[in-house]
Amino acid sequence: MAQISLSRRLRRTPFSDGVEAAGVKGFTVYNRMLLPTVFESAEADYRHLKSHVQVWDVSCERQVELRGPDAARLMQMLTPRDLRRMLPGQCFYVPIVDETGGMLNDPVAVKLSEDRWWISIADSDLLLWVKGIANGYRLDVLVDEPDVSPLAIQGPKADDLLARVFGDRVRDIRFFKFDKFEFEGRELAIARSGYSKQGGFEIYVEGSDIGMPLWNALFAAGEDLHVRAGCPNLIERIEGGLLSYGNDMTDDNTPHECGLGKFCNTHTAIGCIGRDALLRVAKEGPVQQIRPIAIDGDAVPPCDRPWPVVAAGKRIGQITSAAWSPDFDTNVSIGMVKLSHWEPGTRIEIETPDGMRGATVRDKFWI
Ligand code: THG
Repeated sequence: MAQISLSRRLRRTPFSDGVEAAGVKGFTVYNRMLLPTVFESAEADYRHLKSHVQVWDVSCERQVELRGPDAARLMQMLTPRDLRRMLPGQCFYVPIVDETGGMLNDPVAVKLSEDRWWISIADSDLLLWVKGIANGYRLDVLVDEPDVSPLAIQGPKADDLLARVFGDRVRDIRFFKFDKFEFEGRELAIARSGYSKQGGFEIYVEGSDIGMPLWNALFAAGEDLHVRAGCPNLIERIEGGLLSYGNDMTDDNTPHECGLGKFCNTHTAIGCIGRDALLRVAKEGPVQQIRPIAIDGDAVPPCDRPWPVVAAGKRIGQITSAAWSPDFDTNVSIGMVKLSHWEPGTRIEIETPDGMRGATVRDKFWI
């Protein structure tokens, strides 16, 4: 395979030196920033994530900061999730939609205070959309990308590792809440969240200069916990049904098609820019939806383009993420399937680069 050429446009992170020293073997590009994809192998990284604790450089989950009297109003304009009862110290997974109800991003919103929010974005240029809205509506709010880089601590021993560095109080953080902790004289927000189902935290590292000192402190504290550098794991995230924006959905999809209807309160989300469009499409209900799909046979190749899903010779959907799962002894995958074929148990066929495979629509993801 050819190499990616590095340059200033492809941003390094505060932890890149540590990632390289840990022997990273592959990167992808996410929000124009480096995101590690493999350290040992997808399978070895997966096994280690489920057994021990990993430190993930997810700096590429950039923050869009909203600051000022209109911050909360602007935040509600972006999402059909009702934010009125959200308190400072909470994180919400929020679909972001455009004026047609199409998904622009699926970030985690972090409410620091009434007039200060972070939007922890997936891979799309949300900053430009948000700046456009703020200026177009003449809102009293500053919108920018601060020097904040998330560092995720994931795996069953995440509590033990973080307690050693930040104290036992980290154990009291509830799911999708955050609290402030001190490191080298700086206050950092630490949330119980992360892009895996193995449990853990995300440290919002404010100030690139403390990136490597924090990285080194975590590795020094966790030697006997077998702490390793890791990264979002394709196999584990498919097993867990964690969606990847740009892969599993795009701006052509509504939140309902993505199975994110449970994070929408479109009737009460007054001010949401896509509200009218979503109310229209929600009346009919979606005609296609994301489903977990088990694909027969041995390990499928990497899914780097949508694989057509067919039944009785007709295209009825596409697979957008797929991997062999050692724990479930099948190929796990995420696909978008038409209403006529989305019932659990439905047998379908997948056009993979290796040829046709049988597959079964499931009712739930694996974990
Ligand atoms: N953490 C932070 N920022 C992020 C991600 C993250 N930005 C990019 C990307 N990931 C955004 N996408 C997701 C997708 C899923 C989840 C979070 C962000 C997630 N979902 C849980 C689930 O579906 O089980 C819980 C959702 C809930 O119950 O609220 O965690 O990972 N900072």
